[in-house]
Amino acid sequence: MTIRSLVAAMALSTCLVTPALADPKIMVEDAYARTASDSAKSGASFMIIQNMGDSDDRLIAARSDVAARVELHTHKENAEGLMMMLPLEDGIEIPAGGEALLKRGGDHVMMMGLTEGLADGDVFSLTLVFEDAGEITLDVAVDRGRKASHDHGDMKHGGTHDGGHGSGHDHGHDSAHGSDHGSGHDH
Ligand SMILES: [Cu+2]
Repeated sequence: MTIRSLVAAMALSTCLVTPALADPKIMVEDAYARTASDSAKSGASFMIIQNMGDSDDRLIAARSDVAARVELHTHKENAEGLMMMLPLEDGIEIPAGGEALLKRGGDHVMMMGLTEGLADGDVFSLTLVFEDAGEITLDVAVDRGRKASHDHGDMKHGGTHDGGHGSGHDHGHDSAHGSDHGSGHDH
C-alpha cells in the first residue's frame, strides 16, 4: 500500500463518517471493507448504521464507482451446513432509535465486479440509498487486519469517540466567536 492511502485509512478510523447535514437521521460509523486479495473481483463492506430519527428506515440499495454492481447480502446456513451468501431483497431495516450492524458472517454490502481491485489501505467512495433518508456517500477504507467480530460493547472505542468530540466542539466555538465578534464591532 502507499503511504498516502495508509494516512487516509488512519484518519478515517479515528472519526465518524457522516454526511455534512445539519441534523442527520442516519449516521454511519466504523465503516471498513475487505477483499481477499489486491486483484479480487469482489469485496464486502461492513459498518454500523444508526437511526437517530423517530421513524424506521431501510437501507435499500448501494453503489460505488469501484464496482460494477453493489448488492445487499446476508449469510445463511444451507441444508448442508455451509454458509451461503444471499441477496436481501427487502434491504436492511434500521429501526427508529436503533441500529443495524453489518458485520462479517452477517449482513454486508457486497461489491461485485471490482473494476481495478482494492488493496489493503485503499479508500473508496460508497453511496448508500435509504428508503426515507435518501442517499449517503461515505469513504470506506479496506482493512484486512480488522478482527472478525465487530463488538459494539468495546469500551475503549466508544470512550475515545465521545470524549474527543465533545471537548473539541465546545472549546473551538467559544474562543473563535468571542474574539471575532469583539474586534469586528469595535472598529
Ligand atoms: Cu456477499
